[in-house]
Amino acid sequence: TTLTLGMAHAQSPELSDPPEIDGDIVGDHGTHTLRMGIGLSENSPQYISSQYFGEILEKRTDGRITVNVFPNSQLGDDVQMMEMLQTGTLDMTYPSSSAATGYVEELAVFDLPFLLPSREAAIEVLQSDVALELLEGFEGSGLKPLAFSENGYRQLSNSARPIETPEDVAGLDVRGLSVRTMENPVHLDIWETLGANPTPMAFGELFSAMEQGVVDGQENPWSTILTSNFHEVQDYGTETRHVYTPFIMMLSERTWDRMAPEYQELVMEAARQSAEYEMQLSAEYDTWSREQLEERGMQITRLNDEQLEAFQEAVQPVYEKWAPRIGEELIQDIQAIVDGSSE
Ligand code: TK8
Repeated sequence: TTLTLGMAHAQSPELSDPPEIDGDIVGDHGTHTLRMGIGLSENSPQYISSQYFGEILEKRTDGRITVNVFPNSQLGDDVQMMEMLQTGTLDMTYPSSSAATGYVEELAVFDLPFLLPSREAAIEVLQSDVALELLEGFEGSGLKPLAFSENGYRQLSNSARPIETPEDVAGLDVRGLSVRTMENPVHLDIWETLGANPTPMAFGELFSAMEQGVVDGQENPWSTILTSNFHEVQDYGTETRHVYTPFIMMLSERTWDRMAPEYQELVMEAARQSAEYEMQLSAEYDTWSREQLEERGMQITRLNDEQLEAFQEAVQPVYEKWAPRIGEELIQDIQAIVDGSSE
């Protein structure tokens, strides 16, 4: 793809600056160099906000706490990096909630298709007591969750054909679309129910799998598709918004236990501030990224109400199967927040 020089570097929209870092310098309780591994690239809201997290800690401890962020899944994928936190070989990571259902099965509630109808409703849910209780599920796992933030609304991309209906996914006269999914049973179920051939795979292996045609497609927010350069190997996009995935910023319990209470308090506060900033950046990136992808040649289908309803109807069986396992009450609690936020 021949990109004009300007566009090649236009990897981010006009972004809001982070809030001023104010507050007193915290007392001297020794030094910590926190190593943090994340999956996305240097252009992503996840990386930019993680750098801001480090700046807050460095400033508020007069340089005694610093954070080194390693992007692009270079230290491993979400599941591997959480295991590294448990053994203490890594201090922090920032997985999708979908990757953590092995630790807290109820997190799979966020993988239920079309659960969260808007970003406003999603943020209400993520900042609710219901979400806090889900994070308590990590107790005893060696993982200390700090904050939820936004991976975002997932969109389908593929290199085989334009997708406008569930039938296009199933490929009635050709084979079903082969789609990479996260290593999460509900996502596998969604794409099986749509008639696709889903393949669970670590995010770090995805680009080369698409480049080699091992899979036709994948599903992620527009900003991830753009900042991971998936448009170089994907010709078609469909604005399905089928799942809203949160990120969970987390710290190794071993690192947490080595910190003085005043540092622990500061880390929680800095995580909350950087998660809020990440959600703002993610919102600013979303539409802009879709437009950039179209400018770079991706043919993007925007679903009309009727086409969207066809997808929502087609994946209804996923609720029937998973609601009892995830917990009907938890789903109702979240839907009550969603309904309340739309008032
Ligand atoms: C990045 C992953 C990624 C997720 C996926 O660490 O695996 O597709 O959406 O963003 O968490």
